[in-house]
Amino acid sequence: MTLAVRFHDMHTTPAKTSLRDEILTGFSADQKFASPKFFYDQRGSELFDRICEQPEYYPTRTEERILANAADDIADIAGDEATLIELGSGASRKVRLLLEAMRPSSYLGIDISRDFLLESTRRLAADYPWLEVHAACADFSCNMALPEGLCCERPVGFFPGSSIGNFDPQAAEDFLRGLHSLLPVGSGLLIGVDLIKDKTTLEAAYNDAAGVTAAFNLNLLDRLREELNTEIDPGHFAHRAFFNEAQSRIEMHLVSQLPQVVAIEGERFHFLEGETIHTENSYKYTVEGFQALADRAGFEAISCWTDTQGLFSVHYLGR
Ligand code: AVI
Repeated sequence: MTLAVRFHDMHTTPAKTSLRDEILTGFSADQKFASPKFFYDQRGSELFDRICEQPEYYPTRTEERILANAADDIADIAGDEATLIELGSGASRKVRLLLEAMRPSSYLGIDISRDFLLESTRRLAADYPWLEVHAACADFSCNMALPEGLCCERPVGFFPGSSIGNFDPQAAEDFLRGLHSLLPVGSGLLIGVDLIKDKTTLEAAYNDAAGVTAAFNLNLLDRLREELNTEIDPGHFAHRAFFNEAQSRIEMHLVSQLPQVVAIEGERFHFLEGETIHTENSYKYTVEGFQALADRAGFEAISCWTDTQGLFSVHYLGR
């Protein structure tokens, strides 16, 4: 299918993160850790899509419901002729809930995965022939500029999914400050943020009965076996996810089921039985707590929508 997607080469080649170096550093720490960005190989991305469909994983469907209900209000705030800029656009699924109401003059999808980006923006262009569709392959978490030639009179950033929750609060504030300097005065930022709630609901969301989140977590070890010189055995580890109330975050770990020594790229790592690799944090906020963080980064809280149960929030911030 050849459709008019304007592709922008950002010249900011996504930072090549070395799996090897980062894993060796993380496994050498007192509390062993691995960055959650390493979850997302092909299989990890597929597993994440399946997590979003699990009955216990409320964030995706709740955010979609909020966006669908608030689309007209969001359109009113954004105004006519907006340029919608989706950060980490992936399958560009949630933005579809906004397009008819907002009728932006253009859409820019930014994603690190070039092929995925091209495929999903082409589909978007086919389904919304009136929309000018742009695609930029870039790591938006690094400092980047908006592509030249993009009409950016009324940009509205879109960062759904509570991906902001995977940064620790200081990094989240720094990231928002970076967006604040990227976006011109008068812009908006529409951002999805998961809310603090009872421990049972939170822990169920990261321990689904079908075991998809467990498979997602353990897939990290399969990835290490495929891409590094190691015979680490995923069968010797188990998934654990729990809510750390003091830090207001879900923590995911891989728990060693026995004392073992694992060699990776010639380095040996000792595990006690029960010792863990910390693989992800997913911070949860109150509406006010997130607004305060956004304020420290320079944004003004303009509006916020939640579902009736107060599970999830979508914020419209002004620059
Ligand atoms: C991508 N991110 C917002 C998800 C979350 O809920 O923190 C990743 C995830 N990890 C386990 N389940 C979902």
